Amino acid sequence: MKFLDQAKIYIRSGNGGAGAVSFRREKFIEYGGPDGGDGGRGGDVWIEAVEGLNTLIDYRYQQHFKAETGEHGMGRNRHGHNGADVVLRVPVGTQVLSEDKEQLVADLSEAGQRVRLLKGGNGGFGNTYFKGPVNQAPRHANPGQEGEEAWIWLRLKLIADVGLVGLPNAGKSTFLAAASAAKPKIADYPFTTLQPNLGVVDLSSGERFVMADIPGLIEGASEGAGLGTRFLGHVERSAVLIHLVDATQDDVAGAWTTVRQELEAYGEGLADKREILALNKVDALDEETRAAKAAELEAAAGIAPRLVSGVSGEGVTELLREAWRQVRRNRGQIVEDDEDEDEARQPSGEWSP
Ligand SMILES: Nc1nc2c(ncn2[C@@H]2O[C@H](COP(=O)(O)OP(=O)(O)OP(=O)(O)O)[C@@H](O)[C@H]2O)c(=O)[nH]1
Ligand SMILES: [Mg+2]
Repeated sequence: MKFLDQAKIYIRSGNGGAGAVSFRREKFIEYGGPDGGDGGRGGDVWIEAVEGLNTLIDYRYQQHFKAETGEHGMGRNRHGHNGADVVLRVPVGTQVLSEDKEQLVADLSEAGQRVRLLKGGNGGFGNTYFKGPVNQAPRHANPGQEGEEAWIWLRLKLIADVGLVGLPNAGKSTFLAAASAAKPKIADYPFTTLQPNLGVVDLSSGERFVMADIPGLIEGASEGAGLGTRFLGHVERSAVLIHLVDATQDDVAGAWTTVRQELEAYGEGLADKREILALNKVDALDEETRAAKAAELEAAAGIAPRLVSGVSGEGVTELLREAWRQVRRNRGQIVEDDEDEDEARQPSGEWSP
C-alpha cells in the first residue's frame, strides 16, 4: 500500500506580445520607414524539486498557475518585455502526470531538478521585420503566439516523519485526528484501524510534518498475531515514534513493554529509533491516579512519560513540538540547544521482557 498525496492543477504559459506597426516620424526625415518593434515572449511554466518540502498541500489551496504575457512591441523599434515565468516548487519525489493520468510527464527525483512543462508563446514580429526591397513600408505585424494550457496531476509518495505506535485502543487514531485534519475511524474496540492513516500536522506555516497512525500491535504481532507488524514498514523511515500508552488500563508498564518487544522483534532499526513516550487519555483520570500511572510507566521505561489526551487536547501541542524538533534534526536542520530540554528518550534497550 502506498500513501499518495496528489493535486490536480491548471497551468498556462504566457501569450507572446504582438509586434507593433509603427513608422518613424521626425521633422526633417521624410518616409522614415517602419520602426515597429517585436513583442516580448510569454513566460514559461517550470517545475522544480526543492529540499524542505514534504507534501503537496500548497497545491490544494492554489490550483491555477499562469505565467505572464509578453508585452507588445512598440514604436522606435522597442522590443516588448518578456513575460515572467512561473516556477512550481514541489517536494523531491514528485511526479507529474497528464490529466488522464496515462502519461508520466516528469519525474523529479533529485533536489534542484527543473523541467519546463509549458513554453511561453513567441512574441510577434513588428513591421520593421517585414521591410524588404519590394515593400519598404509594410503595414502589418505578427500577433503574438498563444501560450499553452493544461491540467496536470502532481503526485507524491508520502513518507511519514512521525509514527504513532501503541496497543490497540491506545487512542492513536484519536490523537491523529486531534493533531491533523485527518479523519480516521475511531471506536471503542481493538483493531478499529485496519490500514494506516496519514495526517499532515501543521504547527505553523513552514512547520509541517506527516504523521502516520498504524494499526495497533499486540503481543506476538511479530509472529502474525492480530494484524501483525507488516504496517510497521510505514514508519521505518520516520524520524521519531510517538508511543501512546492508554492510562485507563490496569497495566501501563506491561502495555509499554509489550509494544517495545514487538518493535524489537520486527528489527529494521525500529527499536533504535527515538521514542517519545506519552501516557494518553489522562482526561479520564484524577490527579492521584495520573501520578500513580505515570510512576508505574516511568519505572518500566526509565523515563517520565508526557501526559496527554487526544480527547481534551491536553499536552498535544507540546508533544507535537517535541516531535517536530526531531523531524527537523532528521532533516539536517540545526535545532538550538535551549530547545533541547525535554528531549525525546534515547532508546536504551534497558527494558526486559
Ligand atoms: N477519555 C479518553 N478516551 C480516549 C482518548 N483517546 C481515545 N479515546 C477512546 O479510546 C477508544 C479507542 O480510540 P482509538 O483512537 O480508536 O484508538 P486506536 O489506538 O486508534 O485503536 P486501534 O485502531 O484499534 O489500534 C475510543 O473509544 C476513543 O474514544 C482520550 O484521550 N481520552
Ligand atoms: Mg486506530
